[in-house]
Amino acid sequence: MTLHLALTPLLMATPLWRTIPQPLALQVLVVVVGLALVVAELWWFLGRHGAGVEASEGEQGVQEITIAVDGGYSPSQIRVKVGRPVILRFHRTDPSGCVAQVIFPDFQRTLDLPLGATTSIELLPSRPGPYPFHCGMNMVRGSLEAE
Ligand SMILES: [Cu+2]
Repeated sequence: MTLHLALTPLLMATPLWRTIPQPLALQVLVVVVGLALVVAELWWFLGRHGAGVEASEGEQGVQEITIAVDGGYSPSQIRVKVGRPVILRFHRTDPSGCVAQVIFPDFQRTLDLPLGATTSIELLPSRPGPYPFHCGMNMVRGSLEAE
C-alpha cells in the first residue's frame, strides 16, 4: 500500500510519450510514401520484371543461357522453345546462403550453387508455359517461359 501511493504521482507526472501535432499535409505524405514503399516491395519480390530474355540456340538445338546469381537471378525470365533441351548455367557471386541452392519444382530437380563457380543444369520443357524456379527459401525467383 505504501509503495503504491509512493509510485502513483511519479508515473502520472512523466507520461511515456508525448504527442507532437503535425500538419495534415505531412501526415498524408507519410502515409502515401509508406504505401508506395509497400507496393514497390511487393513488385520487387513478386512482380514480373520485363518480358524475359531469349536463350541462345547452340549446337543440335540445345538452348543455353548464363544466369548471374547476385542478389537475384539475372536474367530472371528466360524464354525458351518447348520440347527442346535447355542448359541453364548459374554463375553465383553472391555469398548469401540464401542463393546456395536453386529448385525447379516442375522438374523435381535441385541444384547446389557453389560460390564463385558456374553450375549447369539441363532441363527439357515438354509443355508450353511457365516453369518457375527459386532459391531454397523461395525468396529469390525466376522462371523459364516455354513457348
Ligand atoms: Cu533464399
